[in-house]
Amino acid sequence: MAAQDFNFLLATDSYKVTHYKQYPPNISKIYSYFECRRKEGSPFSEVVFFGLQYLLKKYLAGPVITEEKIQEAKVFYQLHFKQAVFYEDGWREVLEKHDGRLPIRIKAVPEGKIVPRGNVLFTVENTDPSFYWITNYIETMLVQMWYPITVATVSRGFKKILAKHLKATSGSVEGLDLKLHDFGYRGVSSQESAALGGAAHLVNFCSTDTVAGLRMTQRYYGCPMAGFSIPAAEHSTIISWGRSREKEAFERVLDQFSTGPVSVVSDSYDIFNACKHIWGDKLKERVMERSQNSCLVIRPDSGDPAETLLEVMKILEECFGCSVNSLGFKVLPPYLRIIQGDGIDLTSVGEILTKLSDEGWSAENVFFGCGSALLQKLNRDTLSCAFKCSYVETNGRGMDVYKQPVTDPSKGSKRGRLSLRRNSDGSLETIEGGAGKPEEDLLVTVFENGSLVKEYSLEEIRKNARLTEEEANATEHNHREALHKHQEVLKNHINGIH
Ligand code: AOY
Repeated sequence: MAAQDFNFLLATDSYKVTHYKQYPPNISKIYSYFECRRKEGSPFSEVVFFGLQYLLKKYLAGPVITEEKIQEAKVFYQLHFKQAVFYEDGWREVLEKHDGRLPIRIKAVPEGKIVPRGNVLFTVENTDPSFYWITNYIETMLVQMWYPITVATVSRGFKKILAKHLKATSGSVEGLDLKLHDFGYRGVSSQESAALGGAAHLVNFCSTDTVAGLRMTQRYYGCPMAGFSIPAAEHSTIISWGRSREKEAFERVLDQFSTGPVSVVSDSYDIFNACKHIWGDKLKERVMERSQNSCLVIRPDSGDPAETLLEVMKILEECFGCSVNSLGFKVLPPYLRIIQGDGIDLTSVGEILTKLSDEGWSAENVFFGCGSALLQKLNRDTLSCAFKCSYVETNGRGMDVYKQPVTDPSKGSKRGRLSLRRNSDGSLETIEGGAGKPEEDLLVTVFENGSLVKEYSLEEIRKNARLTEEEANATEHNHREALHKHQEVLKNHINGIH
């Protein structure tokens, strides 16, 4: 139910307050929809639908209109517009006729579903003809769905790349859902963004430091603990020992967290020196006594990610040795792993993993951390999110409506009532003009007249968003490419052993 101190009437763009006066006379229905418009050349051809349940529960469900809120909005908009444009009588009718609950229906694609760009994701319409003017009043709030949808989509993009490299260099995708750790809490603009973005990442992964996202999945998606972390150092816990005592700082972390994995940021002064002379020499025995379940995760945090990682791997191989997996790629001893959390985005992660496999290293060796490329370096245009009216009823007659700007064909909108259909070839298609068969419609009524009428658990959402067999398996091409490039390295390695 909507928060007590939140005034729904004040959560819209100013101009929307004036729109009830502008629609044609005798209009009785406004029907609008949300989509991520198709865009040539975008790295994202499909999107992960996520986050509506939070918005509905937090801001739209229950009696969102009260006499006090009407009074507050009336005073506010009088001062803001310097005239009485706020629809006081209309909103009071919502209060009297519907107990302050919104006479609105929202139908949406199930959360976690993967939908190609250019398809309807949800529709909004008034359920009482007197309240046609409410449908687009809530656009402002609903279009903020762009954020969780975009984060979930970017996060799943990472997952596809990681799956491909993991499969190609280890033969399986084991451990995939821990491969990308969310480092983004500090890099987002607000607690609410951290909660929504953090939760959206958890649709695809189980690895996070963004506690706000975990709180959201508990409260709004029925998941007791959606993600995990491990004890880890930060620069303050290392440099507080002074420059001459980095070894003591490292040793302290090993002592304090003797069981379970632990991560130690090791670039405070010289990552290569730290790997070669501290981890690989002075603390070598201490590292080697750890097990697979208590591994040391070394974290470089500066320099060119690929170059630094390759050099770190080379040093660690010299100090600790490594084994070769069933596909012939090198794997550090089970007590030793790396996490790279600096300079990671959708472009760099693939480049880094390609360079590693070119040098014979399995993706098993590394975890990644990602902050702003995951939660902040994106906007409503990343997936071209838009909300448009497509159908109206006036004088009891329905009419399909649309925009089609001569100056930009890509900004055209869909027409009529919409449904989403799965075709026999498996593809998804939006049927316009009310022509879709209701029994085939994948859109589900999630909100009606102030009530949430369908809930999804994070568990279901994760199932919906799982990678397909195709996405989870490296193609033959990828496989061969990685193996081929690696043959030289493998030969050298074997020659080195003999
Ligand atoms: N966390 C794995 C656990 C988390 C972090 C959070 C910004 C972790 C670091 C690590 O190993 O090193 C926010 C930067 C790092």
